[in-house]
Amino acid sequence: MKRLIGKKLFAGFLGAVMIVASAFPAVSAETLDFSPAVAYNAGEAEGEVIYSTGFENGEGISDFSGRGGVEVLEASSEKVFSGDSAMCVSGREESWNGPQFRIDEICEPGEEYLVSVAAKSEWYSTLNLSMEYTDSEGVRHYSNLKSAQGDAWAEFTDVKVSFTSDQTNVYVYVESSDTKCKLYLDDFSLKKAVVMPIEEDLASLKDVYNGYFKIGTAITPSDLSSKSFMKLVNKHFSGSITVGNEMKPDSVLNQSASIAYAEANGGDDTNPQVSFSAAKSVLNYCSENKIPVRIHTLVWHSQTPDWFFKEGYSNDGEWVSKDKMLKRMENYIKNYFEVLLKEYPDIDFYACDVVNEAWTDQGTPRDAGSNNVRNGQSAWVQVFGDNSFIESAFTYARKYAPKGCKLYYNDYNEYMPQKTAAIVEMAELLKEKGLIDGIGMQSHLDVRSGSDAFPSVAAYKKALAAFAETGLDVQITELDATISGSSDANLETQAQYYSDILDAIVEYKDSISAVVLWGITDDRSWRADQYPLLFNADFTAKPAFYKIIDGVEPIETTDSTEPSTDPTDPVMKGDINISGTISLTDIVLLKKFLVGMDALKPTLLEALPQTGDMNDDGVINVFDLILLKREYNNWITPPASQA
Ligand code: 9MR
Repeated sequence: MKRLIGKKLFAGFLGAVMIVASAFPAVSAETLDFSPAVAYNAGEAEGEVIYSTGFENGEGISDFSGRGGVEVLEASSEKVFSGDSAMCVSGREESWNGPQFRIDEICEPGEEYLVSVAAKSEWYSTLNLSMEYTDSEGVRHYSNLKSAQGDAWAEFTDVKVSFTSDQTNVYVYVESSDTKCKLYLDDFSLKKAVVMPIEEDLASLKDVYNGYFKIGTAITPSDLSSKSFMKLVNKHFSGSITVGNEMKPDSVLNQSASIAYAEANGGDDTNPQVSFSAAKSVLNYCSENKIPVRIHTLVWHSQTPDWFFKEGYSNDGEWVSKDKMLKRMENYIKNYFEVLLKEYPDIDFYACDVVNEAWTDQGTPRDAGSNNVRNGQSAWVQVFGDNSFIESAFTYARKYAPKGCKLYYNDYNEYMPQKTAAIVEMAELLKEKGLIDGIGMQSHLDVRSGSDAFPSVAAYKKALAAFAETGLDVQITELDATISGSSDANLETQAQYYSDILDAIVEYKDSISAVVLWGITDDRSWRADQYPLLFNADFTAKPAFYKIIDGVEPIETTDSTEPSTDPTDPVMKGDINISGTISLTDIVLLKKFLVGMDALKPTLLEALPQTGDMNDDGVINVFDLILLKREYNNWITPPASQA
């Protein structure tokens, strides 16, 4: 029998035993101490096994529970992966019924773990290894980690799991698409992932392109737990962060709070309520590390729940009228920015994808209907009858977004000629009305063999030229480029393609303010099996990385925290660090100055009579601080007259 650990491991201290005991009330510490097949560890050292069982003689079964409360979990020799017995789960009544194992009481938040298990059901059913957690607002979230189909034992090996400190009741579990069939589990283990080194001596991508455009990436909460991954974020991509999924409508819109609001307000179902609890850990990271954030995305046909468009916010209600949807849209966008700025006042939300993917590749609006019923349909088109919702979305975004937040239309296949034309036409109309600041080119590219890449570099450049021509800003918002296998030849072709695309982007650098990669390491990409990114799963750089940093001419930049040396340049009152905006940093700096701390560089000190004397009375004191705070509030919230 394959056995991960034949005896129980305790890494030393009583605390660990108590944690284990409280996580598994059905098993006393004493029982555990003499269990021959269940292995626990305090999880101190990286790579060490924290828990393992082969279910021999039923050991470990009481550490699992049934998700539906109806399942029977017992030892069985009927079907085994190794040894003499496995855990058999019978009595399932729903597809989601199955065995679950709680991890947050034996694992640490912010760390990465690897779960392995062998699982089996029937040939006609799909097995899912999944994870559940409850967020800080009590909402339960589920995500599939790995799936397998077929009659053979599915071996889920070293599947990454992690959770953040605001997540509780974290379980890994196995479920099966068939409602009734039995499930078998064998050789379950949980170990701490080894922290791999990153290549510290590489040039930093964001530094190489400093002065050209910001370099950023998209991350999700689970990325935060990989120390190596986050080192790469910090070194190469900290010019801009997009939250990969958790700021999309389906994560932000809160159905129960929206219904509760309607019930408490005489049935007013035009004020959808929002919450950023799913994005919290990533936003806290951006706040602590002062990384500018791209908001992705307000209005989209995908990852948006149907209830948002339905009478009474009910999942299967009638579609609401256009008038009602306009009210919902305005309040949703208003609430989105209000709550976000209140909770994260010191994050620089510098860009926002107001509308995402509204045009088809043929340059027409999408079909009316629910994307959750048929992929590609738009509930916005269903309710509005056409794409007129785009202008409304930009109107409200302009009204409620903070001043420094630029507004973008974002799309994929943006180089398909009819789509390019439709986007340009729309952008010009919105620009005339002062509603839009830029166009986001997602740029999910496909290298193929190089000569038949989609798009060709020439086609990509044509789209870049058309968008730059509008005079609007352009951002590359989700760059990745797939290959069909990781042979050396493919990696070289990919490197050349990436380099050619970056050359095209550099050619239009005056119109481009940010280049954001849609991830960092291939294994965590949404197209992981096609190796589309710049780093390997082991955090080493791929040929494409080396190729795009090669030969980039450095651009002289001035430090934005330094005052301008040009005496004719006016400085703004309240802008203590002369960065061009008024932010919390200015308040902190002025406060420090007033309490006598040595917080200002000589150049900033010299400018203080212009930047800090808010009431022009010739002295800088607490009254100036009060006025600066007021100015800051005006800066982030438009005055009521504009709202
Ligand atoms: O990266 C996202 C992936 O985790 C989600 O499963 C997917 C679902 O729609 O969305 C991905 O992000 C998309 C982005 O929001 C819009 N452009 C296409 C991206 C890749 O699908």
